[in-house]
Amino acid sequence: MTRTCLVLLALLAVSGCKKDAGPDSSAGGETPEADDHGRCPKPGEDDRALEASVYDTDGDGKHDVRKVFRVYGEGRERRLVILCREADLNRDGRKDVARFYGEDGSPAREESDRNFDGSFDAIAHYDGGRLVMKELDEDFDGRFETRIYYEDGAPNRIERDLAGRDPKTFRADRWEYVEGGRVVRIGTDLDGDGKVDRWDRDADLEAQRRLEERRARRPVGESDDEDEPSDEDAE
Ligand SMILES: [Ca+2]
Ligand SMILES: [Ca+2]
Ligand SMILES: [Ca+2]
Ligand SMILES: [Ca+2]
Repeated sequence: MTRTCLVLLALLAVSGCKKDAGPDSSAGGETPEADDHGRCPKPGEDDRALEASVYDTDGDGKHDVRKVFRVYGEGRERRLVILCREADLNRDGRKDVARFYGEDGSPAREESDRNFDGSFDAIAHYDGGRLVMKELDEDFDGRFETRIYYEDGAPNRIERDLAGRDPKTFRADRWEYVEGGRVVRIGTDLDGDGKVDRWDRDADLEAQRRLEERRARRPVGESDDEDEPSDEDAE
């Protein structure tokens, strides 16, 4: 075999490799998502053990929901556990809500853009799949000034940073205590030392609650306490 032949073979091999490694314009699937405000990790780019799927939930031909899964095992042992789900709620092509899941597949955190201006303004925190706290930027200025704490799915305390003395850190200066969906007690820190200087109470509700507690404790058939002023006194 001549030297020329060897060179030709080498050139052919190189050109073959080049073709294989070249850009593949036919690669389909997901549409480009560079500016879709997605928050979920990107498979391959962020983590190779991830897999994504997209959904068109309203049938308009555009993806509005994207889910990212973590892949465990191989072959028949292979299984997917959801890691993140993001959705475009107002169909403007940008994702407005992203929910992140823990290793057990239960929700851990959810970030939402409630006014669709491109910035997240609500963050929900979960513990064992249960909602425990929500951070809110209520006036959409980029500062989260409200925290709502939940117990058994219902708000039981609201903390607010009204003065915003520290632009980077949340420092509560108002505490609102909720019972039965109503704020019954409000503590306000006026001088910024972290301690309550003024308490405001819902007097009507406190009186009503005391009355109900007393009635619940009392043996059946006993009359009302005479120290409790009420409508019944008019009889
Ligand atoms: Ca759609
Ligand atoms: Ca949107
Ligand atoms: Ca927003
Ligand atoms: Ca704000």
